Amino acid sequence: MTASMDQPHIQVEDDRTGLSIETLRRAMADNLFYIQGKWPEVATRNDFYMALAYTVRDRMLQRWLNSQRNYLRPEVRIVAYLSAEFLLGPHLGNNLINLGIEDEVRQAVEESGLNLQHLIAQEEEPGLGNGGLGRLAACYMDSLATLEIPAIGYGIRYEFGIFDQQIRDGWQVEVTDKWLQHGNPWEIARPEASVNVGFGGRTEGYTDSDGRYRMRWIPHQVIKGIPYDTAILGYRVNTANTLRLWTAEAVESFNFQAFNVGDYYGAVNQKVTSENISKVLYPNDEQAQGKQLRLEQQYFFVSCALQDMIRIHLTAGRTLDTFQEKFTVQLNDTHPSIGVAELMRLLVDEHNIDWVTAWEITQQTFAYTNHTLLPEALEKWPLDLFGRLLPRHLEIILEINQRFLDKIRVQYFNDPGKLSRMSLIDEQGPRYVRMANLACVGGHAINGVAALHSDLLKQTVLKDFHELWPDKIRNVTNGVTPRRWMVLSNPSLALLISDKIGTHWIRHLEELRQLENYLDDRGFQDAWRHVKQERKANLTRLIQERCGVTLNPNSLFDVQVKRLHEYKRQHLNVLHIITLYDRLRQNPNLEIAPRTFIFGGKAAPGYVMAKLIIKLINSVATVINNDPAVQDRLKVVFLPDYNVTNSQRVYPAADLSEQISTAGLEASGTGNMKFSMNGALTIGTLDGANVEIREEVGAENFFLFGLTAKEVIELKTRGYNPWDYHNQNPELQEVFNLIRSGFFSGGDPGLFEPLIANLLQSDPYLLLADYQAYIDCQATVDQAYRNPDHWTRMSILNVARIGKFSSDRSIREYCQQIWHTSPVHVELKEYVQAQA
Ligand code: 73E
Repeated sequence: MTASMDQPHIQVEDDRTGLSIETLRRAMADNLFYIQGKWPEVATRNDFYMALAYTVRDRMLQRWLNSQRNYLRPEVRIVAYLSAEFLLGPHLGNNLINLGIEDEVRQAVEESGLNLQHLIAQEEEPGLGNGGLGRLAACYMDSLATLEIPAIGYGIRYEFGIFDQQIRDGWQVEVTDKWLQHGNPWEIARPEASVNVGFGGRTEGYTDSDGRYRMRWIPHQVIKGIPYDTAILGYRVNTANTLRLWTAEAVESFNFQAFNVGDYYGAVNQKVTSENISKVLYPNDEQAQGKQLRLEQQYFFVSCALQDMIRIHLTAGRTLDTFQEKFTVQLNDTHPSIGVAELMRLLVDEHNIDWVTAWEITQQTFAYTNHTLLPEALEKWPLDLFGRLLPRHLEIILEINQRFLDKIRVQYFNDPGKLSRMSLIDEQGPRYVRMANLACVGGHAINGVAALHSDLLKQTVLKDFHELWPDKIRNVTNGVTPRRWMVLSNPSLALLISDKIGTHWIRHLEELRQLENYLDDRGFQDAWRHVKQERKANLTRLIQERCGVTLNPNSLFDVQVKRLHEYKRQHLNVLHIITLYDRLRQNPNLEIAPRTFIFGGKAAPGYVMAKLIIKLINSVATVINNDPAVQDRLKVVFLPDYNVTNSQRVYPAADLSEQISTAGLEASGTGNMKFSMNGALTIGTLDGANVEIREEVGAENFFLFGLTAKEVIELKTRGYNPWDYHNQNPELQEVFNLIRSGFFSGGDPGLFEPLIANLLQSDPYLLLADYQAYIDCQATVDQAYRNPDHWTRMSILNVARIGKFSSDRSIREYCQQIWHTSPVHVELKEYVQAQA
C-alpha cells in the first residue's frame, strides 16, 4: 500500500508489529529476502523457518524491551535464577501460543505455500540441560513471566548442549549436538555488557588510601564473558523476561605480546583455551564431576551474573548496601553456590564494604534449592584444586567457615561431631570444599522439591542445619508449565477441555476440577478417548519413522522416559516385560491386554551400567518383536534421542506412566506430572512428587506398589539380601535364567552378567525386594485397562485433579515464602505513543 499525495496519513500496519495475516505474510517474505538473503525459489526449509522466527521475534520486542526497562526502575525487585542448565526446548511454537497469534501465523504461512508444523519441526532445540533440573529451570522461567514477576535467568551458552543419542546395534552412541550451526534467531548478543572473570594467580595484602589493611586477588588469567539474551515471554501478558547466557572468550583475540615475539600459535592458543569454558555441557545427571573445567564453568557464569546484577543495581541509581532489596538470587542446586564467596569478594574487595555488612547482604540475597539426596551428586572440590583456581575465594570460604564454626562451637560445646559435619571443609581424609554446606550457610532459605524429599533432607543430609535453623528448610513442590506440556504438546486435548470449561485453566490450572462435572458425560468420554487415540497414532508415526517398528495404537502404551539411572529402575520394568513374555511362552493362549512398552532416555557417557540397561532393553525388544508366538500382544521399543521435542509427542500418547524409582531416591520427578496432565495413569512407588500426585488424583486412580522410603531404610539397616527374594520366587528365577542363558544376547551368556551379578550380589536399589509387588500391580493395570469406561474415568480424573502441579503454583510459593516479591505490570502504551 502506498500513500498518495492527497492521502498522506493512510495507516499502514507496521511490518514488524502488525498481526494481520497479510502483514505477517509480507514480514516473512521480507525477512527471507533481507535476513536470509534468499528468493523463495531457492530457500531451504530452514530459511523459511528463520524468516518466520524473526517475524515472531519482532512481535516480542515491544514487550521485551519494555520489560527490560522495568529492571532499571529502582523500586523493582528482580528474581535472578542461577542455573548451570536451562533445558528450554524449541521456542517457535511456544512463543506463538504465548503471543496468541498461532491462527494468524498458520494462515500466513499457508498462504505462503508452507506448512506451520513443518517449520516448527525445523527448529533445533537448545538442549542446554541434562534432564529434570534443567527443564524445571525452563518451566520456572515460563511461569515467572506469566505471573509478571521481573526475573532474569543466568546460565551458560554452551556451544554444544546435551549430546544427540543414536542407537547402533542396541548400544548408545553419543553424537555432538551442534545446535548453533544454522544460527539462533532467538538470541541477541550484547557485547557491550561483557564482563571480565579472573582465574588462578595469587592474593596479596595491601594498605588502602584510608590506611586499612585489605586483601586483593591478582588472577593469572582473565576471560571475557559475553552475554546472549533470549526473551522469555509470559502467556498472554506484556512481561517478557530475559534469559542471559554467557559465552567465554579471550580478553583480546590475540595476545599481542606473544604475537610480536613471533609466537602466533601460542597467541591463538590462549584464545582457544579461553573458549573451552563454555564449549560443552557436562552430560552427567546426578553425578558430580570432579573436573576443573566444571568448576571453571560454574565460577565463570556466576561471576558474570553477579557483576551484571551489580551493574544493573548501580545503574538503577542505588548503592550496594541495598543489593539484597533489588535482587533475590536462587541457586539451582549447588552448581552456582560459589556465588556466595564471589558476592562476598565483590562487596568486600572490589566495593569496599565491611565484612559484617557484606555477609548480611549475601545471606539475605541467596536461597538454595536442593534437588537430590544421592551421595554421588554432592559437589565437593579438592582444596588444592580450588585454591589454585580461586585462591581468594578459598580464603573467603575459610573466613566464613571460621566465623560459622565459632558459633557452632559455643552452641554445641558438648557435641564435637557437629563441627566436622557442618564445616564447609571436609577434613576426614584429603580436604574438600563442601558446596552444599556453603549454600546452606550463605543463604536465608533452603528448599527441597517435593514434600517427602524436603522431609528426608531435614532427617538426613541437612539434619544438623535443620536443628540449628528450624525455619530455614522449606518445601516447594516442583511444577511444570501447562503452556508447553498441555497447550503446545496436546492441542486436541487442550481444545476439548477449553470447549467444556473455557480457557481460564491455562493460567489457573486448578480450574481443571470443573472437568469432574463431565465425568459421566458419554460424549465427553468418547471425545476424551478419541484424543488419546489420535495422540497414540501420532506417536506411532514417529516410532515407525525412527525405529522402523509398527505399533498397534489400540494396545496399552506403557511408557518410561527419563534419564537412565539405576535408581530409576528401568531394569525393573524390563524384568516385568520378560515375566510377561515368559508367561506367554508357557501359555500361548494367555489373555492379556496387548501392551506396547516404550522407553526413552540418555545415559551419561561414562555410566557403564546405564548403557548396559539400554542394550538390554533393545535386545529384549528384538527378540519379543520378532517372536511370532507373541502375536503382537507385546511390543518393546526404545525411542532414540529422547529430548524436549520428542517428549512433546510422547506424554500425550501414554496410557501408563512408569514412576518406579526406589522410594526415597527420586527427589521429585517432573515427568510424572506431565504424563498425568495428559491423561496417563501412573504406576509408581511412594517417592518424590508421586506421593502428592496420588494424594491429589485419589488413591483409587493411581497404581501404587512397593516399599516406602521408611521401609527401604529399615530393610537396609536390617541387612538386605537379594538372594532371599530370588530363592523364593520361581518366576523371577526363570527371568534371570532366560537372561543368563544368552537368549536375548545372541547366545552370548556373558553380555548382561554385570547387571545380573549386581542385582544378585548387592541390588542397591532393591529391585528384587519390589519385584513381586510390581508384577502384581501390573496385573491390576492389565485388568483396569480392559475396562475402557473405567479407565477413561480414571484418566479424566487425573487431569481434572492435577492443577497443583502447574509451575505457576510453585512460582507463587517461591514468591511468597522465599523471594518476597510481587508482580509488576508492564505497560506498552508509553512506547507506542512515543512512536506515533
Ligand atoms: O527428581 C529430580 C527432580 O525432579 C531430580 O533427580 C533432578 O531434579 C529434578 C528437578 O527438581 C536432579 N538433577 C540433578 N539433581 N537432581 C542433577 C545433578 C547434577 C547435575 C545435573 C543434574
